[in-house]
Amino acid sequence: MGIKSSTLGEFIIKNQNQFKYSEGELSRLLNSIKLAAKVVSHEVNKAGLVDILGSAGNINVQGETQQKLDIYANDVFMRTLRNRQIVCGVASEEEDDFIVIKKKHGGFDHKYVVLTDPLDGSSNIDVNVSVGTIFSVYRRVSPEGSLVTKEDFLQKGREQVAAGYVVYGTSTMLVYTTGYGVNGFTLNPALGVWYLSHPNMKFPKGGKIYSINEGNYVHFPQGVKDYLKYCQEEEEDRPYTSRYIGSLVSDFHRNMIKGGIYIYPTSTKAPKGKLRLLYECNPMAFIAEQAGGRASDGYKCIMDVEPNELHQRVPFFVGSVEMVEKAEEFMAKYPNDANY
Ligand code: AHM
Ligand code: MG
Repeated sequence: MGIKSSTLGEFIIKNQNQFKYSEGELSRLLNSIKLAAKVVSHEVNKAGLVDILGSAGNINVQGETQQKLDIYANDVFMRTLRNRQIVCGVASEEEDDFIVIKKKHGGFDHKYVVLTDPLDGSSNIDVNVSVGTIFSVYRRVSPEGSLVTKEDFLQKGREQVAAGYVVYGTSTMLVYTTGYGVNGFTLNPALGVWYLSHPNMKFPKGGKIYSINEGNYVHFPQGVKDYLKYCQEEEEDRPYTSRYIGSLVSDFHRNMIKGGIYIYPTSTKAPKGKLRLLYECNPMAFIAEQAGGRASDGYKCIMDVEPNELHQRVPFFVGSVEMVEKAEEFMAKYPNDANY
């Protein structure tokens, strides 16, 4: 990845005319996300050095209020989107309700809303393990010029115009789609520039990695238990390998490169699953499908699930198409579990 590779800025400009309604607004939105991601990346990378860890509300030695990194990341994304005046509303895992962004000097005529999980897997921060940011972009459905409404956010995943994630790993990468394939950019922290390092990313059709919190095994639905038994059986290409970081973004990213399936099912402890439909599952599902993979709730495509609340949870099966379809075969034997 040298200077010859395209930068994210160049890539966004080059591909701007792919969008039917483009007036450069989506490009500006992506540019602001790339800026916020850079700021968060810088902060995440020095997490072990500064007094930023610890509970929100604590005072550090400099007398500054300590912030947990998830709150910090939320502030950075919210501030960037608000200050740059490019969206009409934002919803975040960190906020109870969606936030209306009013255009300065009157008027509310922006087209897009953003939903985000600004720092996913944040319990991994304290132990220096990768975390991520997830984002999802929709065109509003309410008339331009009015205030955004809940309906602008409660759209099916199929309606997404862009989605992406940032993985703060051994290096920081931004991976996104606007419905024309998936491209990954790696941050050169010395220059603050994102380079196209992973053009046209694709899930291998099959894989050998399964990622699930097996500690919850006894609480899983029978279809998931049966599928796990299948993964562990001695056959020509099995048993598979179990890999679970506990950061959706990182587990997904590895599985997209190597081939694998990530599952967060319903359980007797979490009857609707744990992950959130709107700002965790749908964006990852859009990326998965654009990369030739599959994302479902065990029975139907995640992006066809009708949203009814902002923080709605769903079971999530995502990864290499053949692996997800195989897991769905096992789930189909227990149709009652589709009603979570
Ligand atoms: P969070 O949004 O509170 O960070 O939770 C989401 C995370 C995912 O990144 C990860 O895959 C999962 O929760 C891990 O959950 P568990 O510890 O139950 O296995
Ligand atoms: Mg999360």
